[in-house]
Amino acid sequence: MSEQKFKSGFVSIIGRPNVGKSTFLNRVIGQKIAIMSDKPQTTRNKIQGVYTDNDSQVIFIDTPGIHKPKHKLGDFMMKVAQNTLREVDLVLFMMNVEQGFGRGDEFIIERLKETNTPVFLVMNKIDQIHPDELFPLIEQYKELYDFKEIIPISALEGNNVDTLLEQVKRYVPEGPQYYPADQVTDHPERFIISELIREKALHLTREEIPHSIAVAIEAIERREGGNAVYVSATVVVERSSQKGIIIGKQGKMLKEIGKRARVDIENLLGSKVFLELWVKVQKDWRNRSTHLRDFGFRA
Ligand code: GDP
Ligand code: K
Ligand code: MG
Repeated sequence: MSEQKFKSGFVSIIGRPNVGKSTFLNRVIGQKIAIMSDKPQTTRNKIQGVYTDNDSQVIFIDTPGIHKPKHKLGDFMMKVAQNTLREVDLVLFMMNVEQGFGRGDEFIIERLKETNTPVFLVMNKIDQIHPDELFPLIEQYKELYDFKEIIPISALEGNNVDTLLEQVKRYVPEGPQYYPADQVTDHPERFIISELIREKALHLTREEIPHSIAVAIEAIERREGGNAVYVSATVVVERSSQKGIIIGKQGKMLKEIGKRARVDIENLLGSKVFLELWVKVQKDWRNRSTHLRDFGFRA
């Protein structure tokens, strides 16, 4: 009997905002680790999800959106994304079949051509179109790049995700099990908690808020004697008008953000949570590197 060697590797997920990268990652990992929303640039940092089975381990990296940078945070995100493409064993380039080809895809494909890493085309949201519409799209994308595989899926409903996973495992080299089998992410709880809070703020507010928001965790403490966890966090915005929006009439908005975030944090930690939220104005935080470091952005 020939011995099957353990395989392990790193896979980057890239694509335009909202194509479903985080949804896919969460489905594969089977747990909510990357926040999802219908607003672009929800994911700012690289989030790793670890998939482990009997003979393989795949570490997925949900890469922040590749796009032309407009400010320092944009620069940072681009750098993370480009370095990631070179370091991984495989790239999953995800597109949304509902939208079809766009200029954002063109920009990403130019970046892909600068690396030798194998690339799969993942055509997501097939639950939204008729199968007949898929074929011309496949033909169009084939012309653009020499994809190793082209795989249509629905990250939301789970269609064909197993097939994709099987193909991914074929491209991962022999290697060690980097993480314990029960570990699904290498991000500290602190970061995930701040992301969960930021997600609620994104969901509950409008256009002008999303890009101006950051969440800093001030404290996470297990209170003596009890099995409850106390979390204190500050929502940072750029203008006092935004502070007003986040707080809301008689504090209603902030209360709602806290209520929803607390439910998710309780699920994450598996214990009762007391969440205290503050709001602070910090002008122009996106252009100040020291602040970026404070919020957990690291190159
Ligand atoms: P990301 O910006 O690429 O990480 O995209 P998200 O994972 O945050 O998803 C953006 C939106 O698309 C969310 O509202 C998802 O629920 C939705 N979405 C993701 N995958 C699918 C899918 O397969 N089908 C449909 N119908 N919606 C999806
Ligand atoms: K998104
Ligand atoms: Mg995302």
